[in-house]
Amino acid sequence: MGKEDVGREELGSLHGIPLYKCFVEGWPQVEAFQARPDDLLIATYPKSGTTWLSEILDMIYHDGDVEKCRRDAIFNRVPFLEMKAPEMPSGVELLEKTPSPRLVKTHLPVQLLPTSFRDKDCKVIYMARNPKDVVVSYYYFYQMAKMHPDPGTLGEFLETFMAGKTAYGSWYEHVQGWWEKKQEKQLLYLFYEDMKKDPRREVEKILQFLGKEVAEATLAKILHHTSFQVMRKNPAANYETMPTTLMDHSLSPFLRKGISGDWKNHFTVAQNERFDQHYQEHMQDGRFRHLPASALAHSAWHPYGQHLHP
Ligand code: PPS
Repeated sequence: MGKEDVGREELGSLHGIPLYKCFVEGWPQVEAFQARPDDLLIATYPKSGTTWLSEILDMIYHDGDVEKCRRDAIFNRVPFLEMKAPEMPSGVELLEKTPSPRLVKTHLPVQLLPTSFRDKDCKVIYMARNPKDVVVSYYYFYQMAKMHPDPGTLGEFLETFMAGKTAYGSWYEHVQGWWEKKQEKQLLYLFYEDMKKDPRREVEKILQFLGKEVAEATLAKILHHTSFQVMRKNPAANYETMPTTLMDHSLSPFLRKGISGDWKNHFTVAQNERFDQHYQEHMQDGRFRHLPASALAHSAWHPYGQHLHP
């Protein structure tokens, strides 16, 4: 193990989901977490646009006041529910100190969400992203964020991802589990690709979901401040204030490329064919039969199909 690998260890397991061992240790506090009715939950599979959505929501909550949104790093403004790391306050501890209305980040699969979010009927915004771009983004993140095991080559990492063995487990089960939650919860389901294509339209959807209205100038400010180019230079949004022992931006910046379709620069033809086949099998898999036809018909699911077969 090289010096740069200090801190890397294999993932543990939380109710069958692969997860960092320190998060598993902190689970009793997370499970017992007391949500408040005005909490807004931002839920995603990792690398699907969580930070982007978090910055947009903090801007909305502060009526487009850029200075207020620089008050602290994004991981303190929008605490990460299940986060636990040595010598840092846990997500639950941060949340307990956060005044309402709180924004809460989670990557938990829907079946592990603490029950009080359901009991309090909290609103949820979920964002999904093309899994091919998720896996590329995750591959770089595994390298720069040292709590992950060594990802190996991209080819090896693709196999780990397809087998549902990356942190937080199966992407398929995650996106579909949360989709099914739309039936019973106040849940807005968004797609990274839609946000890239038409951020104004997507932010308007968020505003409508929250029952908020903002002036045109405020909306323009929100869109500008949350663009990739502006966010990557913003120390309060780009994670550069995280200790380098946890995230080493010299290996790969947290805000890396911020585009749709970067997988085309990474996958070999054979890897792409293998991934396509696996995707088709899993989307037709019996476990996913409950996915409503409307999900597949949703305009934003098509990009996955299109991007899978460009
Ligand atoms: S995490 O660690 O799971 O919370 O990461 P997450 O924030 O979900 O995902 C990181 C990827 O989102 C990209 N990102 C953005 N794209 C476009 N516009 C904006 N403003 C933006 N902010 C973050 C970020 O660059 C990561 O994707 P990649 O493909 O690696 O660049």
